[in-house]
Amino acid sequence: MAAPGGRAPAGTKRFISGVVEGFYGRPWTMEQRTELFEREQKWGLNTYLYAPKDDYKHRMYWRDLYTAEEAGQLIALISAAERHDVEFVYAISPGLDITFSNPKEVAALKRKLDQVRQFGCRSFSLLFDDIATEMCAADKRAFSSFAHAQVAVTNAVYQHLGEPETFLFCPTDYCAAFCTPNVSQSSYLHTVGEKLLPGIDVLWTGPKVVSHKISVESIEEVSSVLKRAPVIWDNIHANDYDPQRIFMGPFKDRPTELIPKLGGVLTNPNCEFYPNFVAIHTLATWCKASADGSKSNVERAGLQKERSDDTGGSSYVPGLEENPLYTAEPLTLDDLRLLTDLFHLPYEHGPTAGTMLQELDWLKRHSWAVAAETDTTAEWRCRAQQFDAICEAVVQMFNRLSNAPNRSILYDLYDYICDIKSGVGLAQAYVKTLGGESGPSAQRMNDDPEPWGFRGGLSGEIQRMLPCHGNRDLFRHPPMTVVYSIRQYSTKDKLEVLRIFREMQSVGEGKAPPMPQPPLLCDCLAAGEISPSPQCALVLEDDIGMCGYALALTDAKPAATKIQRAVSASVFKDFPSLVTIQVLPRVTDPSPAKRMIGQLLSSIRSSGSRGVFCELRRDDRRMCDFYTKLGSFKPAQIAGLPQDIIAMGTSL
Ligand code: GDL
Repeated sequence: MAAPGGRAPAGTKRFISGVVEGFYGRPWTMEQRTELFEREQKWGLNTYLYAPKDDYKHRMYWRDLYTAEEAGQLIALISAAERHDVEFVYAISPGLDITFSNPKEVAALKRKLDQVRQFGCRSFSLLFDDIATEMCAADKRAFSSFAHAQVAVTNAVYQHLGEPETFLFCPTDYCAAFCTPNVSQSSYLHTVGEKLLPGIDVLWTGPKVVSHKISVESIEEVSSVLKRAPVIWDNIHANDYDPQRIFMGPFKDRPTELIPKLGGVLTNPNCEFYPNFVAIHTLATWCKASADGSKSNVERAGLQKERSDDTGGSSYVPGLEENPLYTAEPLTLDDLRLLTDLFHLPYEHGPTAGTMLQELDWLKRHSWAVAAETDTTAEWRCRAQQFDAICEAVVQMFNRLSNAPNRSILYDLYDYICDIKSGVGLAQAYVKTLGGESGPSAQRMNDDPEPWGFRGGLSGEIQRMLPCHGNRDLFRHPPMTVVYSIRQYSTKDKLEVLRIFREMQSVGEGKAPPMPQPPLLCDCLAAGEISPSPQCALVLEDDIGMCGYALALTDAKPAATKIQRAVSASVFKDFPSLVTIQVLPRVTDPSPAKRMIGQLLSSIRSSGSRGVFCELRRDDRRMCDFYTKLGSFKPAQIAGLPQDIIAMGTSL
């Protein structure tokens, strides 16, 4: 692979570097694209991939030829790219409705690309991302798989166009997460690797659609399947999936050791054109890393565009006792730092944003200290003051940015900064309320707020109603990376189960029971005094070791007799079986426990049982909650249970 940025020696391809306009939503304007070419040239990037998802003729109406007016615009754009030494790659996405086996469809594709070739374009791309994978009946008859269909059409188009130097193919499985069962065993990718003509490059977004990190090993793996070095389509700065996010942190977590292993990197950045300065500039710096080892200077984003001297002839000068003219305070470098901190990267907030979350969390959890007058009280006040200062800095940044003469950048950022300003304003008011202040800003937290006093919208309300709301607050709870496994219990596990049982008995109780209590059937099972029924006991493991168990007795009656539990015989007709389940607090993900109980209940059902119950101490809220959250258990009326014991059950 040739060095990034430089011209390739004959016979080798140059490293593709630049931008893919490949997001959903409003496409950039021709003027913005032309400005992009200027910047790419200045920063040493060499490619622009035209792929705006919601441009009619790129995807939905891919068969339609361009009108004379559209042609004029594209011709101007292609020649602007050429002037700036940027390779213009025209992409088309026919995958929504193409019938691969119909020659007329292939002809339509060729006709469209021929038209674009007449506009002066020499590089092309076929994209098959984000489409249904089920083929129509005609295609199923003609091709042995979806991959075969795509590859046949792509090869035909590539040859029709005279095998262009740059021709990119985006597979439907364009990241590891989409591959079944995985990258190395994906028959789709293997077909692409074997059948796609070698001159065609393949686009790849990394382990995920929005990849946190891209490792050298992962690229080596996919390259060996694809039989070529992929070109990265990087979604690290893409924000089309969330209207509240925009990313102004650096191109990051892709080691520069990747460069010689890749065909290139194209970033698919924020939908808003102007705030992409950091995304594109830092990619350019990254691409240069191996070429000259230098770091280029960070330039100013142009927010402080010179203010025009032209006051439109109205050079009003206020009189002595009149209002002075409004003068905008200029933005500071700290403002810009704060801005990129607040809107950083999909997997990482900037340092100040992280501090804000941490401090708000601490102030909330320690608000008891305000009234207690302890050592923590002084600390609380001090930290509340610092929190307030950060909030104030956000508000001031907002004010200065609103006055910035470069209105294009401001308008692109406006909704985001407005949103963060009011979010931060609410937090500021909340902390003041916690601190006992009741100033005007604290009044915003009352029971009858104005519409601007809370985050609204139907989507927000729906999200708050769902149980998973907040699960993806990535930054206080890092993304789950733990792998759990569930296996059958064996007698060798008895001691470990006992250890978990004891550990969990000590969690949350803290206080010794006032009197000796009657034993729970469940406890006898977990403590090993009674053995679980064969095939009805599971343990949960993570990379540290055993972290949970689920044990059952298909017939609980003998155990009840053994501990002299007087339960009426009719109960055992409805609920003949008994379960106990427990997981350690380090298992913060609720799904392993749910999976375990699901498996266990189905084993009990296959033993012929009609119902299952578990016993709990009446005051053990934690366990009541736990069983309730598992989903299947409801309080069950079981006559004859001791006073402090309740039961929950489920029919099978
Ligand atoms: C995608 C889409 C892309 C979109 C991005 C982020 C690819 C190949 N396709 O899956 O158009 O902008 O996610 O939402 O990345």
